[in-house]
Amino acid sequence: DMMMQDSAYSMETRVEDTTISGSGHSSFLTGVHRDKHNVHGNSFGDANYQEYPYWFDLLKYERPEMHTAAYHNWLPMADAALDFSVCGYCVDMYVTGSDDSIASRLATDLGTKQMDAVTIVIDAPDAAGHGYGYHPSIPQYVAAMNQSDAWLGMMMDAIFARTNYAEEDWMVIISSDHAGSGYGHGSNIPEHREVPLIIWGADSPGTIWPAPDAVDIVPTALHHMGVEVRPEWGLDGRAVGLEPTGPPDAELGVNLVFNGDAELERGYWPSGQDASIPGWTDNGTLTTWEYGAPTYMLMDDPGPSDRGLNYFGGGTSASSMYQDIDLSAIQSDIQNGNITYSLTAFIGGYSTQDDRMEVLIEFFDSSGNLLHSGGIGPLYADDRNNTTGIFLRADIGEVPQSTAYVRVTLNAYLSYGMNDAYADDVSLVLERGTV
Ligand SMILES: [Ca+2]
Ligand SMILES: [Ca+2]
Ligand SMILES: [Ca+2]
Ligand SMILES: [Zn+2]
Repeated sequence: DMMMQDSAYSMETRVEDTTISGSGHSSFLTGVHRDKHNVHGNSFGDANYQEYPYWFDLLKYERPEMHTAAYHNWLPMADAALDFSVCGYCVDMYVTGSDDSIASRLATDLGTKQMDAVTIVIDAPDAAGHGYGYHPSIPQYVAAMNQSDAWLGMMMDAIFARTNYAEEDWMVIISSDHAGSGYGHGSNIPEHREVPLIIWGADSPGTIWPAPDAVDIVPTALHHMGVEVRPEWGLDGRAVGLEPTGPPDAELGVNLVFNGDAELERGYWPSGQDASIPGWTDNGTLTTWEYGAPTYMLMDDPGPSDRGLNYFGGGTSASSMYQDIDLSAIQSDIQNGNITYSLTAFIGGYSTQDDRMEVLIEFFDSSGNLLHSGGIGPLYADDRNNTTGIFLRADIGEVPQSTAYVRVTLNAYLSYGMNDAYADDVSLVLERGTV
């Protein structure tokens, strides 16, 4: 609680869809998703840490004088990523042992050593979750959390007590590789996939919006160390906590859908890998795919001319996602009446398959009562003459005068194999005038 006051944070930080330690640690310590670091579980034989190294390697590339130290309880990932063959001299000190011993050792080292960049990985909450259950009603789980909090307090006290603390500028980033439910984790579900991220010492305290991703941790740390991220490193995240963030105020005449073009983060080559899509409540396999993969959508298939690099695809199963758009900034315009909405999107699918996309719109008052609903699609194979591609569809109507917020939902229905329900350029514009 002491730390939250001075932190940028999100309790809905998105982690890798595998929600397993090898993948998760790799993503938050290298700053790239699993198709790049190539760790899809807890085996490291094919890890691509050569190309996407432990973040110390990037730091040392720019600032070789920096002292780096890693304290790990869970060793498989660290052993592989800190090995000399891939990391060279990237780590000055690599300490292993129990949670208690590495936390104590770090507290001691913070009092006596040059310390520029430090990583510590604690296992207690995960072990308690597996043993007794991941839930705040489980005393052993709560005890493991409190113990971790005590270790953190001990390390923070050691930072505050440093001789040069007044001249130093510490940032402390706290997160997790995955969450859990029951006695485990490993599913692509929000209960496993959404974790806290707390950045103490960030430029701008407060909620981080849209929800950040585990791959944002490395760029955030590097930014704090004064290191500019090089494009050739291929990092997937961005530095967060630098400025106040929140949903933009609604306006008439502009597209109100956030990240409706699937371009905010990079897309994946179609596979089982699932993006957690920023700005949307994405609880399933709907994902961002990159144009150009054979047997999916190509750059020259029918679709928008300003299609960018990515589109939304259904993923591996039937799925949906939505976003709620707050209209309070234009409340008086809406109350005066004569406001028209225009919902548009390119939707479609693959060849003769009936995987199909639907975009729904629902208007609610401030008590959550549904006032009006509309939408476009779903678009069946017949509706697009069995052509692979996406096609512009629109729903235009009147905005009810007591509308407080509007929900836009993408429903991706699966018919065959991978879910080839596609969409791009989802847009909602409110304007003065009648239909
Ligand atoms: Ca796009
Ligand atoms: Ca998803
Ligand atoms: Ca399909
Ligand atoms: Zn675990």
